Amino acid sequence: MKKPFKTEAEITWCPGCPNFMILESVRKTLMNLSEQGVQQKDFAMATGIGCHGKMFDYLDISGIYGLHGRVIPTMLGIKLGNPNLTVLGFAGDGDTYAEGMGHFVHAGRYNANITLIVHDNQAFALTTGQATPTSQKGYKNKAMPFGKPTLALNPIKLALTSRASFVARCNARDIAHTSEILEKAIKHNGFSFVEILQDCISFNLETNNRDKQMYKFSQPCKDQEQALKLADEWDYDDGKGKIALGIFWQDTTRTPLEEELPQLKELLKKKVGWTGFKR
Ligand SMILES: Cc1ncc(C[n+]2csc(CCOP(=O)(O)OP(=O)(O)O)c2C)c(N)n1
Ligand code: SF4
Ligand SMILES: [Mg+2]
Repeated sequence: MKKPFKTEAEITWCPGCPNFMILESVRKTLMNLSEQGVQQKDFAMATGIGCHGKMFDYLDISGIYGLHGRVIPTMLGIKLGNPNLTVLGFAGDGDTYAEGMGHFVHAGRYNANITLIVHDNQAFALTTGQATPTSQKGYKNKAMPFGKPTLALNPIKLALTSRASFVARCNARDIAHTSEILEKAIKHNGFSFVEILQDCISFNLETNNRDKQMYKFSQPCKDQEQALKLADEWDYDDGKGKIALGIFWQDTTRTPLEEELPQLKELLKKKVGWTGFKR
C-alpha cells in the first residue's frame, strides 16, 4: 500500500544512509500537519542537486527540482507566485554554504515565510565526498589527499547574525525530535532554517556517530547572545565539543516578506495565487 506523502520511486541512497530518516521525519511532520487541516496540495518544495536532492523523487508533493546552490531563490519564486503555499526547501551543505551562500545570507533579512532544511553531511556526497565549508579542517578526500587546509564555518552562527527569524539544529537519526522541530519551523511565520546533522556512511566517516556529543535543549534562547554562545560550543572542526540540538532562536515579532508587499498581502487575504487574482 502506498504510504502517505511517499512516492513509489525506487530509493537509490546508500543502504543505511540517514537520508532515509530525514525522509521519514518529513513525512511524519506532513502527516501531523495534514491532520491539522493542511492539504497535500498546499505544500510545495524546491530541492538542490546532491544526495539530499533526491527528496524530490521520494516525497509526494509538488515542486521544482532546482539547480545546485539555488534552493532559496527557487523557494522564493514559488512563494511569490502563491504566498498561500507552505514552501519547503531541501538543500545540502555544499549546496547552501558554498555555491548558494549569497542566497543564504540574505534569506534571513528577506524573511519570507519559507522553511529551509539543510542535510549537513559535511561533504559534497553525490560527487564523491569533496570538502564543503562545514567539513572539518584536515578532512582527507580524493580532491585533497593531504587534508582540507582551511577551517569550517558555523552555519548556526551565520544564520543568527544574518537575521534568520527561526534557527534550529537536529540529528537526522532522531526522527521524533527532528519531526517536532520541523513542525515548529513550518508553523513559524517567517524564514526558518533547520540544519540537520547527517552522517554520510560512504564519505567523511570521521564525523559520523557523534550522538554521544549531542544533547537537546528545550526552550529557544532568550537573546542572541545566549544563542551565539550555545552555537559556539561546537565549531564543526572540533571532534570533541558538545553539540546542542534544538531551537536556538525564534523571533515572532517580525513581519514576513509577503505581508510587507500589498499585492501579496491581497493574495493571502483572498487565499489565491496570481492565476486566481481578479483586478
Ligand atoms: C551549478 C552546479 N554546480 C555544481 C554541480 C555539481 N554537483 C552536483 S551534486 C554536488 C554535490 C552536492 O553536495 P551537497 O550539496 O553537500 O549535497 P549532498 O550530496 O551531500 O547531499 C555538486 C558539487 C552541479 N550539478 N551544478
Ligand atoms: S553518499 Fe552519503 S549522503 Fe549520499 S546516499 Fe550515500 S551515505 Fe547517503
Ligand atoms: Mg553534503
